[in-house]
Amino acid sequence: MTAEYKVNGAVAVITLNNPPVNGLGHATRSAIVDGMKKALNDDAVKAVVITGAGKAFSGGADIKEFNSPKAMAEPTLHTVINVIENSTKPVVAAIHSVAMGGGLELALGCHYRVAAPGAQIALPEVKLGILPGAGGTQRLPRVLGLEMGLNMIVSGNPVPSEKLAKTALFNEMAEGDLMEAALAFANKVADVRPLPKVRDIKIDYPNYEGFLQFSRNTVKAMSGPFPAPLKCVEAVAAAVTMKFDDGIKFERELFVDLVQTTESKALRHAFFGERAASKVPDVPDDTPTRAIKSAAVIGAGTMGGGIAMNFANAGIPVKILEMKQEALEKGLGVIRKNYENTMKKGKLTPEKFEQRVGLITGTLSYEEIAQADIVIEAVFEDIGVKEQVFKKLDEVMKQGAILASNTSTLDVNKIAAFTKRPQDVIGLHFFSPANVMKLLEIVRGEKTGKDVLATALQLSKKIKKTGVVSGVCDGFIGNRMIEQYSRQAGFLLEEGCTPEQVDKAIEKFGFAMGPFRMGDLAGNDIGWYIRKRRYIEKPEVTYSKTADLLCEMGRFGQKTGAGWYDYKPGDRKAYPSQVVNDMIVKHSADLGIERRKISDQEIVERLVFALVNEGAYILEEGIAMRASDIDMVYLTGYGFPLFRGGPMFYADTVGLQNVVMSMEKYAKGRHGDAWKPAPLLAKLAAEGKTFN
Ligand code: 3H9
Repeated sequence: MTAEYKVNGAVAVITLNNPPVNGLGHATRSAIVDGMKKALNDDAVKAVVITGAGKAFSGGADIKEFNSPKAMAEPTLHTVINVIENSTKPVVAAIHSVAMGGGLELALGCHYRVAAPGAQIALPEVKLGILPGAGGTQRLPRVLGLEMGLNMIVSGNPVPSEKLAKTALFNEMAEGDLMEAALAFANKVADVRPLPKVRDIKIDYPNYEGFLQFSRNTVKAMSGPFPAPLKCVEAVAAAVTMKFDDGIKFERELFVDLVQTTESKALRHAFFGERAASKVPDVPDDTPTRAIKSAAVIGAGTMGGGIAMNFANAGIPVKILEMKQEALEKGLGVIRKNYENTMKKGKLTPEKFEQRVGLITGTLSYEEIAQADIVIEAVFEDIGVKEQVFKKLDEVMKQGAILASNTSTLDVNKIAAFTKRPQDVIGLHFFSPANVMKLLEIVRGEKTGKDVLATALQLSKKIKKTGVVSGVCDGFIGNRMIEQYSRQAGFLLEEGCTPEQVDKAIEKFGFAMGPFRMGDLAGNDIGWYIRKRRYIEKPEVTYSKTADLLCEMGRFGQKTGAGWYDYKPGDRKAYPSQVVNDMIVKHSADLGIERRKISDQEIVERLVFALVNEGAYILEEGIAMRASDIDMVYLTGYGFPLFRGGPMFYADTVGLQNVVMSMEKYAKGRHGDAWKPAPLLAKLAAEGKTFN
């Protein structure tokens, strides 16, 4: 059932019932119209209340239907709202929990609205790359005023209902039981005629042209590659400048255009990708979890400190263990400074500052962390060092504690085998800066307990991360793919590019930072260390030696004041380096390579398709459960442009056949072996299919 119809005295109650959030899919829309017909045909019914069952009034149009004919099938949301607005009997929306998007638009079509406090009210369509397409841009500014209406539509951010209590959006705030209040209200207005309609409200804003122009300028400057925010402004402008019906028509046209854009498809993909990532087929939602009431982190370096902050931010006490008092004090000092900076920016109150700093303590003794529910090791990336730490943890930690490693490349199964409790061991790979970056790669070892995995997924939500599960392999999902990207970046230098040219091309594509600026930020010595291991373990894999030559020059990046670029003291700006460019040109000459001019298109394709091909292997091997998981890793941890939806989604939009064709072209060049399409990619391309 998608909506229930009941009569309560003289009031018909239509209750949307389409879990999880009463999305207004076709069946629900039909059920609302059926309910309205029944109510209008029943002489005993004098008024109607519309509400939602469960945890929402309504979360809006059913986004899953967007690409199907059902989205346009009658009754559309427009039809539903017209039926309600034109009803000869008063219709009251009883709003609680969530009224978003089409859900709020439906409520705006009602003659009256009664709300419970604490409900989240929003027109969040812009976050999906679209705009409210069922009258929201025309009606919300009529009840909230031009400025507030526009702000809510352009930002998409939810506002608690009580903050809107004094606006024309709500006729009444329910103090006690919402349904009781809504029924009483409906009885009270049962005989009121004519019925008030939001469409009839006039927007009174004397200098609206000046305000709209200001909004256009501001929004244009802030919306980057996304077209929706500016279209939102245009639609709201129509609410002031056009007659209501023309405004609705204009809004509809903009909506239809935006739904088709790749940017919107990418945002919808990310919306569902984020939710899908937390689902593991053999770990159902009701899998028992372990309580995490306290945590410990081994290592007070940048990573350890950042990880600890996540726990403190979530209200979980955390102890950091270090070997030496000096290192411990330094680490705790950095954390304090970080919080102080946040407080100075006004993003943390002094009370919260004290509370968070107070939740993080330090120790030099393993015995003092023994009772923690979870311990995360963030020590040097060396299997010998990890062995020592995990053997010690196995010795001291209480039974049932989760033993996690923040390793970014090492074998979690091997690490688990250092203990007598491999079921309690898991990889929790945070990304630097760990208190900021959204991604948490959750590495499931062969023997990781299902309850441990379920707990890690739950924990990722608690600490506001996007948790993505990865199987065990060298580098897991993210770093295994980035290695192929970095290899191509290195080859491009040998063949004719400068670091600046590569960075600029990929940043123009939309990456937050190109590979060389990124290397300078993260520290080029980290990759050097990993490559040295690879030269022994996988001698068959070829790398450009430019990065090694750079490290031999001591140019580890920003931390040494020089890397791929030059830096000035106290300035993070990257300046192209003559010394480095000379080194690169000499290296090409030493290899006998005639340097050539390389187009931005080739740079982008080689970097991105290298990711895609490795992603296809990862998917095929089951290291990632789904293509969208890979996309979430790249969107939340590697600065892949959101408007392109992640590497796998991007490849889908390019067309896998086109991807393979480009790869065949590059296979004829140097290191052509890197361009052999992964079997899954080749198969999907041949079948005309996509990853997602
Ligand atoms: C719109 O309305 C267009 C109109 O203007 C014009 C039309 C012509 N559709 O987030 P959660 C699913 S556009 C389909 O984990 P929470 C979600 O996928 C829409 N499914 O829960 C997940 O499914 P699963 C404008 C939806 O409690 C489950 O619900 N509306 C929709 O943390 C739970 O989601 C929005 O953009 C939907 N509209 O948060 C609202 N919404 O369990 C987007 C949710 O299978 N939604 N699902 O993975 C949200 O912001 C949050 O989901 C909400 C609940 C706050 C509602």
